[in-house]
Amino acid sequence: MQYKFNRVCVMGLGYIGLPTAALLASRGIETVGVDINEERVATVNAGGVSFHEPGLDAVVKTAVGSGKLQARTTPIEADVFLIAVPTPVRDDHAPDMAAVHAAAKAIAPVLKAGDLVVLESTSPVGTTEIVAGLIAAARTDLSVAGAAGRKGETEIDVHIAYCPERILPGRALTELVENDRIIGGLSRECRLRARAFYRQFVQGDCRITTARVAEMCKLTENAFRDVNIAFANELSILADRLDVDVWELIELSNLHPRVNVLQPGPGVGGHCIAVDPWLLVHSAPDITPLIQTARQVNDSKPDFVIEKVRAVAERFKAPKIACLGLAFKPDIDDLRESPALDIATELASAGFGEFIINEPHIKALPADLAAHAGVRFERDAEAAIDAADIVLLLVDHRLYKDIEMTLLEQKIVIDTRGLWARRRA
Ligand code: SAJ
Repeated sequence: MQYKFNRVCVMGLGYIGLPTAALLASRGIETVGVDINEERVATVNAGGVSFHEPGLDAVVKTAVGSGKLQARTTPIEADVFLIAVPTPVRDDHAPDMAAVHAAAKAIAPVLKAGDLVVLESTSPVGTTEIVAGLIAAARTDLSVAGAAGRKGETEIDVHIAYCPERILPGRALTELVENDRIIGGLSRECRLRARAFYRQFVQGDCRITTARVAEMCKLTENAFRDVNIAFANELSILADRLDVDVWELIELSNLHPRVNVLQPGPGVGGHCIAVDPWLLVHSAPDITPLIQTARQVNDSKPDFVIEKVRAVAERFKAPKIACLGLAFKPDIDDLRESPALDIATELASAGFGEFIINEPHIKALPADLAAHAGVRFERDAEAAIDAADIVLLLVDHRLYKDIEMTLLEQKIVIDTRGLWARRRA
């Protein structure tokens, strides 16, 4: 069957929603981006972007200029509704699904027979069914897939699917097109419609399955990575105690054809890998000890780094410490959920020395960090190193690889990413 998708409403104009909306519009599809944040809506309508993602500003500018992309604070009638709103976890690690529920309720009044609703937000298993239930409760005049009782496929008015985003921040526009997609529908017709929609702009494989498999698939991918990084982080602590170079250890272990140990670091950051495993745990805390332990191992790694710095700093009367990098991973400007930022803030608040902080991707230090006595922002990484007794490398930004090694010769170096250790080897 030939499906037609003339207008798409993207709920949420964040790191996933905005690149997706801009891409759809650039393919000539009339796209309406919806966000509750009025400032963000105004920025997009002015052709701008409020966060850094390579290439995105140009695509948004062209899409808005062509009239194919507009932003609003409320949804309007469309043929497809994509929900790409945040699903954070609360302090007790329980998922906060308020934004997804609010988006489902917001689109309900404008839905019509034949529409497709796709949830893209990372969600606990079973959420797509909950979304269907919320829409069905709000629109008793429509039969909604997954909530329509005994109705046959042909009698369904609103089709519902789950299709997780899997893009890597920093590569959003490329990965949106090239990555394979997992498309889980609440019925066969939902799957087919959703696949036809994604095939308009995805070059990767579009694999169809049930909504529950698709939901769990997304969580599995990030939990897999978290557990494997936890292994690397635990090895790094063990190797430190046993006086073994962990970078050399991993490099040599990975020569085995069936071994691929990931890289240790100062902790796991970002809003996905450090968060998503909790969505699995929350569904069944009694049978997920490995996933929980991995989270604890990764969450405790910053403390290990802090203790290392303290131990070294004690050798100086008034230590000068250069902190290189604050982002949660290399070559991006995103400081949210960053272990590097946590470590720098904790050390600076202890107030036992001078902190010269370099982060090439930001223009000024976050206010919380800048407020501590003895903290200063240094735009030039080599100048920061030059002024310090101790050099703490927290992020493996590309430009730190090119630092002149002789600059480090008289310094105590704590390289949490193995950037220079690997280079020396
Ligand atoms: N990290 C390590 N050691 C490693 C790899 C990563 O310490 O060997 C750390 C990074 O430094 C960073 C954190 O893990 O602090 C996460 O970084 P990442 O680059 O591995 O992943 P994210 O969070 O940017 O994006 C992930 C991706 N998921 C997977 O690779 C399975 C991406 O494809 C997802 O779309 C994204 O989560 C998401 O939105 O869920």
